[in-house]
Formats: sequence, C-alpha cells, structure tokens
Amino acid sequence: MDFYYSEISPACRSVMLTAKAVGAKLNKKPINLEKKEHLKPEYIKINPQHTIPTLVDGNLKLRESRPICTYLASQHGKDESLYPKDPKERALVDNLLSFDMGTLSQRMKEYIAPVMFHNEKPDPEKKKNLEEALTWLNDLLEGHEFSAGNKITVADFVLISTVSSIIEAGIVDISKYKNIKAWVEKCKSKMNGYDTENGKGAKAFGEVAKSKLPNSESKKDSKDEKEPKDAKDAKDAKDDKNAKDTKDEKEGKDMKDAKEMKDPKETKDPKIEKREKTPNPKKATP
Ligand SMILES: N[C@@H](CCC(=O)N[C@@H](CS)C(=O)NCC(=O)O)C(=O)O
Repeated sequence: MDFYYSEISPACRSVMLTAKAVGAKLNKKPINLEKKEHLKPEYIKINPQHTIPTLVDGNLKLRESRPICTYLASQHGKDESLYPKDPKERALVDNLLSFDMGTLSQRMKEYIAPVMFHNEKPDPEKKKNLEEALTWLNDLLEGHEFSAGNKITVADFVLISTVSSIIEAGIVDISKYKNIKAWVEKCKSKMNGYDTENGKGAKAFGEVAKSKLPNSESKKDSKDEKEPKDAKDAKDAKDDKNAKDTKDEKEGKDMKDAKEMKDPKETKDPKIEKREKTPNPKKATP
C-alpha cells in the first residue's frame, strides 16, 4: 500500500497510528508541500485534490484520512474492536469521526490556519469556538476510558491526532479539561508507537504554531512561574492588544513546513473547485 503523507499533518498521523495498531505495512512516500510536491502532475494524477494523506491499495485510492483509518481497521484488524461491526457501536465511532472532521479539527483549523499561514492576528472568537468543541469532547469522554467506550477505536486515533496538535501548539490549557487530560495520557501509554507515529509530528506542528501565536498557553505557563497573577493579567491584556496591533511579517523555514495544513478559508473559496483541474502553485499549499 502506498501512503503519501507528511508527519506534521494531523490527518496523516491518524492513519499512521491506525496502521501501526493493525500491523498494516505502509509504503511511505513523503510529500513535501513546501516544495509543492503535491502539485506535481504525477501526484495530481493520484489525488486531483492535491491533499495528503492518500492511500493507494491496488486499484483502491482513498484521499480522506478517516475512511483510510476505517478501511485499514476493517481490512487488517485482527478483530473488529477498532471499528466495530455492531451497528450501534459503529455508529458511535462514526459519530466521533464526523465530530472530529466537522467540528473539532475544523475549529482548530479556523483558529490556527490564518495565524500560521497568513500572519493574521489570533481571533479570540475562534479560540472560544475551539474551546467549546473541547468542552464537548470532554463531556463525551465522561465515564469511560476511550472516546467510544473502554477500548481504543479508530475514533481515538483520529481525535488524538487533533488534540495533541492543539496541546503542542499551546492553544489551550488542557488541564481545564479533566477527562481529555486523562484520556491523552491513556492514549500515550496504550497506543502502539505513539511517539513515532504521532508524538513527534505533533511536536513539530506545535513548534511552528507556537512561533506564530503571541499568547500561546505554553508561553503563558513559563511566565506564570515568574510573574504574580495580577502582573500576568496586565501583561496578557497588553499582549492581546499588541497581538491585535502587530502584524507578524516573519516567514522562516518552519512556517514553510507548516503550510502543510489546509487553510479552511481556502476550502470555502469557490475557486477551489477549479484547482482540482488546474492546480495553482501559488495558492495551493497549506
Ligand atoms: N479531509 C482531508 C484533509 C486533508 C488536508 O487538509 N490535508 C492538508 C494537510 S493537513 C493538505 O494536504 N494540504 C495541501 C493542499 O490542500 O493543497 C483528510 O482528512 O484527509
């Protein structure tokens, strides 16, 4: 199976975790979006949407990460536990996969992509939306060990790739979400190859995001150790104002790497449909 990917991409990491869990061997083909390898004619032939991940298994081509995960679990899982066959159990997993696609990862992209790719100021409203989605996930995790019950399913691989990216980017203080915090620790200790398949890439993603976010929680945490609360509040308010007034022009190598994430703004652009046929090398990355 050919797997086109980059480890900085949360979507690709969810597939890597799933493949590791079921022992599916991926013929890994790194795609460097910075070098616009996804826009090369040979890749467009494989995936006209020029996104990663893409999985090619014989005559089957899949270019959406969640169906790739469910396919790998169904085809290679030693039993059905990762993607249950029981209609109700499966519906619960599918529900979580859609929650990640339509809500959690979507809200993460809406918050972070303009900051990472267009040097825009962080929008506090979008951060609130993301926090709201995290509250829902926290509630979903109440009373059981993993997202769909007491066993790992593909929903956990997908959700952890998003949540670990949010944490590493320092967007939120995860200790506010008690159930998520405990679940993350379980994922780290119970998922095969967590560090190589997800942890490393999430950290790389986080480094880039942090360099663009003026007020990331991780930066605040290190300040908390030195500053009393009142001084910190005053400083945070000033930082917020500066973040609004200042446009970060810095465009380092790390940022180029980060352009591997898709900008939700672009997905809403009707022009995107044209891009399928005529890739625009200037616009296409994130
Ligand atoms: N729905 C897709 C989203 C994939 C996606 O947005 N991939 C980004 C990297 S995280 C990408 O390929 N961006 C390059 C582009 O859109 O041209 C999935 O989950 O598989």
